[in-house]
Amino acid sequence: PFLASLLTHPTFIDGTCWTTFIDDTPELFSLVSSQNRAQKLLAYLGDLAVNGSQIKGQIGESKFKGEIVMPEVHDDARKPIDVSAPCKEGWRNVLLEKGPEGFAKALRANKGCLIMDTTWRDAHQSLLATRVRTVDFCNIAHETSHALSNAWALECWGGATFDVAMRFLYEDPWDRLRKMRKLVPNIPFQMLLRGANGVAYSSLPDNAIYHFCDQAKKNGMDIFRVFDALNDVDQLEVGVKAVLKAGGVAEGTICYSGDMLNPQKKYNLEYYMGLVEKIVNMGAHIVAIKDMAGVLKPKAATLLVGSIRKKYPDLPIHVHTHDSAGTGVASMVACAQAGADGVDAATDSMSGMTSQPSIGALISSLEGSDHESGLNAHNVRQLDTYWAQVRLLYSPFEAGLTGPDPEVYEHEIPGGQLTNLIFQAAQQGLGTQWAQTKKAYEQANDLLGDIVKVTPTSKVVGDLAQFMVSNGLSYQEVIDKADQLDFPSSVLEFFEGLMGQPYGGFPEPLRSKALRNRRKMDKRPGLYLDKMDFDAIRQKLKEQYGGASETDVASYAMYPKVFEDYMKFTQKYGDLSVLPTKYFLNRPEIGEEFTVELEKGKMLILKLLAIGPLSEQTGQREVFYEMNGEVRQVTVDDNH
Ligand code: 3PY
Ligand code: ZN
Repeated sequence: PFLASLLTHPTFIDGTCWTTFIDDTPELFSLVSSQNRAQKLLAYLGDLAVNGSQIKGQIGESKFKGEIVMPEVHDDARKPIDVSAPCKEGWRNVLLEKGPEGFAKALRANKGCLIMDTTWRDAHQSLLATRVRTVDFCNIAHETSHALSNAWALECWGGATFDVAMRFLYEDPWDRLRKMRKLVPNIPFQMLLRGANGVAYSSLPDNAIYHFCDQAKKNGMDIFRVFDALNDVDQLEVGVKAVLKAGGVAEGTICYSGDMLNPQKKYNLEYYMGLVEKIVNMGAHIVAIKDMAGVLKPKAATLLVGSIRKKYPDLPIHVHTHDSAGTGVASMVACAQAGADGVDAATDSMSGMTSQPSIGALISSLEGSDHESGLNAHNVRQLDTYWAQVRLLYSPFEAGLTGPDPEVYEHEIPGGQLTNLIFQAAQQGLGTQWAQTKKAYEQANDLLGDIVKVTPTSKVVGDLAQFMVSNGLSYQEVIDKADQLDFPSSVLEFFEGLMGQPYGGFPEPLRSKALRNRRKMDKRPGLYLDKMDFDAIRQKLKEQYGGASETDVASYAMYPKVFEDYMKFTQKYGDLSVLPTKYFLNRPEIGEEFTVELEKGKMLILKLLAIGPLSEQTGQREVFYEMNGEVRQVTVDDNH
């Protein structure tokens, strides 16, 4: 069709000069590019038909394959609101008008306790292996902008979402951020930044963190929750300073670990208050308490939040928890009563257990008190009818948790990691080893010196635990044989000091025995690392891909190999973010017709017609699709 259009195009028939032809007739070239895109999409769909989804780690197909029914959002008289445009009211206006300091003051002056909705980040990270795709946020974005217009923020980016977007979903995380921002202009966006690790798993040079925060702010991020996995304030400070420089709202974070009320435990109130003081001195606008494992019991919450509130009457306090033990709502209510300005919750059908507590339960629990959330419970439930369907769509990534796990008070596995470990055990058929792994996790933590456990240090403990289980090693054997054991690389990186310095120091002689001749850093890694050469990265990407945006540069700086694999994938299959999740994860039935909007106004109507027999010689199959009425054929390697 391109050649036909070309040959019959009046300019071409005219014989006008070829070089101006390209500039003067962009419609033909956009036709080429959309045909090229359609061909790439067919390559993916062909592969899907033969080999199943490309999305790694998927077990089976979705439990829900119907059409998603969209909810209505209502006004006070329960009349439907027009959601063709986003809502204009919300806390982001305060931020845009008054800047970060004014925003922090306004949060403090607010009478109730606001709620941050974590559905777009932590909830799916903790329940569905972070696999929810951009399209599924965008589809509910306008409704969300109305129903949650009075929320503290939407947590929607950072943490594992950055890495997973490229690695497993073949999406550009920056593109996600920009799309969401356009659709939700009124609610502040919040992200999770792992201090000097950025959104990676170990420290990067300082200038990479500055560059990343600057890009995140420019592309729509507002509030940055900055933590360090060891509560190493030097590491934390790199992130906080980078956010301040970028003009973002800096939420300096203490990671809560152990049991503050138990005098036998390592981390006590004095320890946490010391951290808060340092965070305040860094210039953070807000302090956050991050209870990543869900071990902050209501009484400890009352004491910790109450103590911070008393010492710092003007400092906004924001609390994050996971509902692993089933105490999330009780703890968040205790925080609100003790003076927290905001707490975290997730949409009901994506809440509970390793996720955040239920937003509906929390709104109701605060109702009628001095700590009301200001959210409309009815509309928040309306949004949940959407998420209930989406959760089923992503059922191939469920870990199969069926109830709370109060054993978390002993093993202290963070919510996201708990589901991950169960999911991995299920994938490898190691279900029976799960109980052993949990015990080994506890022992591994003791071996490492009872460290704060959250990404990336939680991975160190998890890797050591799995290493102990698979090699049948006891606690004592790890100590005795440390100078001969081939420890997982994450454990060695931790011992080297690449994740910062643990409170109370590294365990000796284990560290020295495990490291042997490897280096030991006794200060923050950024002081040892060479600056990242951004000009060289720009040049490399330009040569390799013919151009690179500044956000591509930031992606490469954070994850060079993951970014390059993502680019290779998109060169082969194009931009798959246009494909509805149902057809990204599941092969269509023969004869099933579906539509893909390739770009605005360019619809493809597709139908899988047949999958041909396996060719013995090539190991390939022909797959036949009907595309806008024409039969198209793709040749696919059969990987079975
Ligand atoms: C992350 O770092 O991704 C986390 O969610 C830590 O809780
Ligand atoms: Zn969390």
